This record gives sequence, structure tokens and C-alpha cells, in this order.
Amino acid sequence: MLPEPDHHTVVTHWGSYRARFADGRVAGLVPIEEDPDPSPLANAMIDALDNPSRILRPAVRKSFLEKGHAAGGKDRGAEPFVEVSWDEALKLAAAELDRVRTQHGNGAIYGGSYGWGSAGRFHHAQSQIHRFLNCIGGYVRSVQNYSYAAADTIVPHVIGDKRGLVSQHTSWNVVAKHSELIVMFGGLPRKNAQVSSGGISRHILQESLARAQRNGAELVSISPIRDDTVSDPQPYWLAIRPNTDVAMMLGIAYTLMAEGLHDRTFLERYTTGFERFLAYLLGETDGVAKDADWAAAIAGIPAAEIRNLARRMAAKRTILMMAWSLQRADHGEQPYWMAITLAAMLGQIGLPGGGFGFGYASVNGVGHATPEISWPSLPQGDNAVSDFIPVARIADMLLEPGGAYDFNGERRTYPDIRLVYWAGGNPFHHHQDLNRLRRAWQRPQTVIVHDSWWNALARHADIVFPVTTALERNDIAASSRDRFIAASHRLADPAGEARDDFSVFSGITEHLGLAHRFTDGRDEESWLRYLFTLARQRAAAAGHALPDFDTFWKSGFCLLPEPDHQPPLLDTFRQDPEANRLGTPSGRIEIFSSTINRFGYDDCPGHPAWLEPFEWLGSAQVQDFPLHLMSNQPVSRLHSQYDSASHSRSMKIKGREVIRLNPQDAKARGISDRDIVRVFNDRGSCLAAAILSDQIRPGVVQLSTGAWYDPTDPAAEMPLEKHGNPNVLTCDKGTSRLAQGPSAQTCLVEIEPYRGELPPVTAFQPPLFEARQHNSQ
Ligand SMILES: Nc1nc2c(c(=O)[nH]1)N[C@H]1C(S)=C(S)[C@@H](COP(=O)(O)OP(=O)(O)OC[C@H]3O[C@@H](n4cnc5c(=O)[nH]c(N)nc54)[C@H](O)[C@@H]3O)O[C@H]1N2
Ligand SMILES: Nc1nc2c(c(=O)[nH]1)N[C@H]1C(S)=C(S)[C@@H](COP(=O)(O)OP(=O)(O)OC[C@H]3O[C@@H](n4cnc5c(=O)[nH]c(N)nc54)[C@H](O)[C@@H]3O)O[C@H]1N2
Ligand SMILES: [Mo]
Repeated sequence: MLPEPDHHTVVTHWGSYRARFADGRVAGLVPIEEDPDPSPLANAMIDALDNPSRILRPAVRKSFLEKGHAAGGKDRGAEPFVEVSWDEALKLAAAELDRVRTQHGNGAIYGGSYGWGSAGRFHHAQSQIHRFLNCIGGYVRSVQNYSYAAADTIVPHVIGDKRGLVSQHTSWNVVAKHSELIVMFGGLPRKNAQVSSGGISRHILQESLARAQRNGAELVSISPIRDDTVSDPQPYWLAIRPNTDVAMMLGIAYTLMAEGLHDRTFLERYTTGFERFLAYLLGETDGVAKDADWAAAIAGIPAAEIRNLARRMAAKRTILMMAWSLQRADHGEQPYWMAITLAAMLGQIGLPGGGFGFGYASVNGVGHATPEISWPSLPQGDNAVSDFIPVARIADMLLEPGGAYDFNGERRTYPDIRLVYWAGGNPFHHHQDLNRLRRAWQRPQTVIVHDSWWNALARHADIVFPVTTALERNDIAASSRDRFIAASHRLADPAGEARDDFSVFSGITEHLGLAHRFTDGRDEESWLRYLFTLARQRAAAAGHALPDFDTFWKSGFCLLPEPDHQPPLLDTFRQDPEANRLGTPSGRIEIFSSTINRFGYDDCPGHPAWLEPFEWLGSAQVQDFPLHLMSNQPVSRLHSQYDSASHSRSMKIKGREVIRLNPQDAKARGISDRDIVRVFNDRGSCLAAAILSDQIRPGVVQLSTGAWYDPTDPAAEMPLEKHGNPNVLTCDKGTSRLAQGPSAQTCLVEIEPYRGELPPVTAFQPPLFEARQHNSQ
């Protein structure tokens, strides 16, 4: 038995909280006192527990229940559901999985199942589904993520591994103490640093920025959106055109060269291939000198500003920070490669407060000095299927089975998928060009989904299992980007008949005679005790004593100290580049990569380069679609999670998501503040509520992600989306043949006032249910 907690604690992606109860029910989540800048997102979890969009019982798409996979996928998303018993749903899912693996092999099951799910080491949906699918013979997986796929692929080619992207960033403590100039490509959005996958102890962005400014650091924000960085005094704002940062950085690099401000010694000792890049920079290879005037014309920033910034960068201890958003765009590999190249020219890599780092505010925890403990998670087992896809190529895969594509030097073929199984993510949130995804989604024979709410993913499934939320189960949380381990206590009974993912998978494996293999004979409590034992051993090995499980469980939260030693990124490489060679072929920073050059990709040549995106403010498409859409992360929720709760809904206007645009662009279109507008391009259209704001560069509009997809007619080919989901507008194209990452931030649109009758938002209502027909089995 688990001991009764002294304080009920819950850990979420947006922070750690103590529960407040009233009348025997959880009534509030109070941030832990250690957190200096807590996020308000948590309370949404309480009112979403039992709101009308909650999935209460297992359900099956009507014609799928009647005809099985012979029903075909055409009407997926447009049909009523029939609620069924747990036993029937589990049996049906088991039979479908068994049919597909027997007839087509496990390579016909896609379990990429990308998404954030909830915090917690045991009830971690991704670990659960992967363990389950491995148990039944394997599945086609996905590699990379939507957050930083292009970076994930390019950065190791340049510096040998993912340091400065996923780990070993120069800590905020060191930045605050030593950096004199902080140049922020994509700003440092406080809204984004609300969250971190796996949980948070302290939100550190605001206090870190304040400390840096108190120490005299100058802040420069290069972003189409001014209020991306909240600080006092405000940063100097350079309102760049979206997707043109490489051109601007080339203009800076050219200035450094022209004025002899680059660090020759550093380039010679620590890098390879600078001459090849230099020939391009100076225009020897293509006849175009990439000077500040050239850059200014592309990036929309005055040449004098570019030159001035180059000089300040060279004169001061400068760190280049770059948001993940910059690489979620066509040719997203290039800004990352170019940022490292520029940092190398400045010669401060490996020095305290100098160099580069990616994602400092993309999530909380980047730059948090943390102990090195590899926290345990649910073991996933081995996958007997070796096939995979780059995660954002899902629609391509479903639309073109057998189709060939390039990926990081390989020529690969898409598998022929018959069954898609999803738990802990929402492709109808995260994928680009949802009209295309809907076409692709008709192709598989069977779609099985676990979720807690009737969002668009659940509506587009054949078999839907209702699962518990983090408040309805016990778990342990810890994160490699933080320095805590905590209990996450069950605070409420499951809504309706919801069960946790573990129980669903246990139930299906039972029908397949594999239950013991999946559960290992453990229930929730024994898994938690087992995982904590591992955590305690690993913490001890790193010099940290954790209490015994029962003491831990009662008190709820352990905060570990920051390590004393906080070396700057790549400091040992700087000290001795021979003894500490990088993992690149040359052992050095590769400004020119022979490996990539050998791939022969026109969309990712051998050195960083300005490559025009498929659409941008300088392209011909502006004649029809003159505005660049930034679909950045939402302030009021995590992706699509908790959009149906009051916090997110309170920020909508007439039920629609807000699109921000510059007053100048609004005036030219006869749009006033709070007007409902139609946003459109060739790929789709949606409604949104206009807010006029001088925080947005003219020519740019901002519609954050996460409004639940809500088509006016779910059976139509290209329905008007009536709620404000930007992914009906974005383009589903890989960043390049190298990384094949998502390119959501490359998107042009037009906007007009919406004069028609306003259709009601229906995304938060459950779908239609029908009673079972007598002739079905
Ligand atoms: N246009 C555009 N699109 C983008 C982006 C962008 O910048 N612009 N950003 C991209 C990025 S970086 C990301 S990471 C993705 C995010 O995309 P996702 O991570 O897919 O989005 P979420 O809304 O977090 O989806 C999580 C789903 O899991 C469910 N869930 C939560 N807990 C559990 C659980 O315990 N079990 C189960 N079975 N389900 C659970 C939630 O209800 C929700 O439906 O979006 C991407 N999409
Ligand atoms: N509240 C909240 N926080 C979140 C999330 C959430 O859903 N809600 N999602 C989390 C996830 S999964 C991730 S991956 C991170 C993502 O973190 P990021 O990718 O860093 O975040 P975004 O909000 O997409 O973009 C940040 C800012 O970059 C700027 N930007 C966009 N394109 C360009 C460009 O071409 N050039 C320049 N210079 N600037 C540009 C925009 O002004 C934008 O507001 O956020 C995380 N944080
Ligand atoms: Mo992400």
C-alpha cells in the first residue's frame, strides 16, 4: 500500500504544485514555494477533469463497429460513434492488431505516436505504447521531434553531437555573470519557458534575465515579434523578416571579415573549411558578396544596424542564443549551422558567457545547472522492426507507401502502413497542412487512439480508449533538464470509465496471451517502487542521497542542489582541441562538411548558405498571400492540451483564437480590433479574431497553435476551419533532404474581414453517439 501523503503534490510539464482540497474534492493547485515564477496553466487541469469534452467510455466508429476494417477510412472523422464495454473494445483492438501483424507483418503497424502526453516516468504514454508494441512484435517508429528536427540532424554534423542543443548549455548562472551582449534570435519568450517536458522545479528564465541585466548585459532581440522577450529594460528590437536570419548573419559575418574583426586564430585551431565558406561569403563562388547591404535587402533590417551589431559582437563577450523556432522552417538547418559559424568567427566558443546556445527560452530548463543523473523510465524493450520515418513525414508515408525519399545521406522507402496506434500526442494539433493529413488519414485500415478528451485525433479514430489524466493516477516525476524528483499523487477518481494507458495495454496483451510480458507482473505501485529504487541508486552514484520510498512518497518533493562546477559549452575542446576532439570527421567544428557535401543535396550544400524558403516575404507568392504567418507556441495552454478548459477559452474572442497583426496591415484590409477574420491561402482557411498590435512587424501575423481543429463540414475536402487552427494553412514539406523536419514557420497567408454568419465553435462538444444497431455483432 502507498502511504498517505503529508502534502498532495502534482508534477506537470508546467510546474510542480501542492493540491488544495474543498469538500473532499481537489479545488486548487498551489505552486511549490521554491518556484519564483510559477505558471497559471495548472488550474486548467481541474476544470477539464469533467468538462463535456471528456471521453467517458470506450467508443468505436459506427461503421467500423458494423463492418470492421472493411468500412474503409473515407468517413473517419465525419461519423458518429457507438459506446461499447471495456471488454468489447479491448477484444476488438486485440483482434485488429493480431489480424494486421498476421496478414501484413508488424512492419504495417505505425506506432510513432509523437507527442508530449503528460509528465511522469511511469504513466508516460510514449514509453507505454512503445513497450506494448514491442511486446507484440514491433512497429514502425519515428525519429526526431517536431521541436528541433532540423537542428537534431545538422548540429551533430557540425560539432559532432548535440551539445548546446539538448544538453551542456552554458548555464544561465555563467551567462548572467559573464555575458556582455546577449543576441537573441527569436527572442526569449517567457510564455514558452512556462513548460518543460517531464516537469519543472523552478521557472528560471525571468530571474536569470534580470540577473544578466543587473550585471550590465545588453540584450538584442532579433524577431518579427517584439514582446517575445519580457525584460526591464526592454531589449533592443530588430524586427527581422521571418526566415531571413541566415542572410542577416551572413551580413554580420561579412562585416567582421571586411573590418578584420574575425578571430583568425580560433578559426585555424578549432574549425575546418572556413575558406570554402569564405569564398561563398565574399561572392567568389556565385558573384554575390553577402555584405550588410545585401543582407539588409533580404532581412528588412537597415545595413547600418547590421554593421553596428557586428562591431558590438566582436567588441564584447557575446553569446548567440537561437530559439528552436528558427529551424522549424524551410531550410531550417541553415540558421543553426550559420549561428555556429558566426560564433566561431567571433572566437568566443568555450569561454564563459561567449559562444552559442540553442533554445534558452524554448522550454524552461535549458541553461539550468543540473546534476548528471540519468533518471529511470519504464523500460521499452526491443523493437523487432527496424523501419522508421522522420517524424514529420507521416502524411507522406501514408499517402505514398513504397515511395522513396532522402534522409541524412540515406535513400529510404516508406512502409505500407495498415494500422496506426496513437497514445500521448495529437497529430491533428501538431502536423502541418491538416487538409492533407485528413486525406492521408483515410488510408490506414485501422486507427486506435487513447486520449482523455474528444479532440480531433479521437474523432478521427476507429477505436477510442478513454484514459486518465495526470491528476487521476500516481506517478514519479523527474527531468534531465531539472534537478528534482517528486511524487505526483492521485488527486481525483477517474472520470467516467477512464483507465490509465498501462491498464489499456495490459488488457489488450491479456487478450493476446502476452500480459505477463507487458506488465512484468507489476502493478502501478510496484512499478513506482521499482523505478524509485533505480532512481535512488543512480542519484547515490552521483553523490545525492534520496530518502526511502515511503518517506519520499509522504513528503512529495526533493530538490537537489545545483552542481558547483558549471563549465561553459565546449570548454574542454577549447582548452585542448587535440585531447578533446569533437565527434565530427575532422574532430573540429565543421564550417564546411565534406560528409554533407558528398550527399549532393541542392537544399543543403556543404556549408551554411542563404537558400530562399519555398515562400517568404521576398517571394512571388506575396502577390496573392502577402502576410507571413508565425504559428508560434500558445501562451494559454500546452499545444492543444487544455484548450477546452476555461483558462485557454477566456483568451478567445467570440470563441475564436486570436490572430495578432500590425495596425498598418489591418487598416489596409478594413480590419478593426476584435473583428472576426478569415485567414487563407491555397492550402486552407480558418476563422480567427483580430487583435491589432504594434508588437508585430508589418507584413507578419501571429496565430498561435493549439485551437482544437474544428471544420465547418468534416466530410468536405477543404472545409473552412472555424476556430483558428493555423495548421490548416501551414505547408507539409520537409526542411530539406538532409533533415526532413517540419517547416511550419514558412507560411504565407492573406486575411480578410469575415462578413458571413458566424458558425458556432463545436470542437469542445463530444461527437454524435448512436445506439448500437441490432444487426451488429
Ligand atoms: N504550426 C505549427 N505546428 C506545430 C508547431 C509550431 O511551432 N507551429 N510546433 C510543433 C511542436 S514543437 C510540437 S512539440 C508539437 C506538439 O504536438 P503534441 O505533443 O502532439 O501536442 P499536444 O497537444 O501536447 O498533444 C498531446 C496529446 O496527448 C494527450 N495526453 C496527455 N496525457 C496523456 C496520457 O497520459 N495518455 C494519453 N494516451 N494521452 C495523453 C492530450 O490530451 C493531447 O491530446 O506541435 C508541433 N506543431
Ligand atoms: N506556453 C507554452 N510554452 C511552450 C509550448 C506550448 O505549447 N505552450 N510548447 C513547447 C514546445 S513543444 C516547444 S518545442 C517550444 C518551442 O519553442 P520555440 O520554437 O522557440 O517557440 P515559438 O513560440 O515557436 O517561437 C518563438 C519565437 O520565435 C520567433 N521566430 C519565429 N520565426 C522566426 C524567424 O524566422 N526568425 C526570427 N528571428 N525569429 C523567429 C517568433 O517571434 C516566435 O514568437 O516551446 C515550448 N513552450
Ligand atoms: Mo516541441
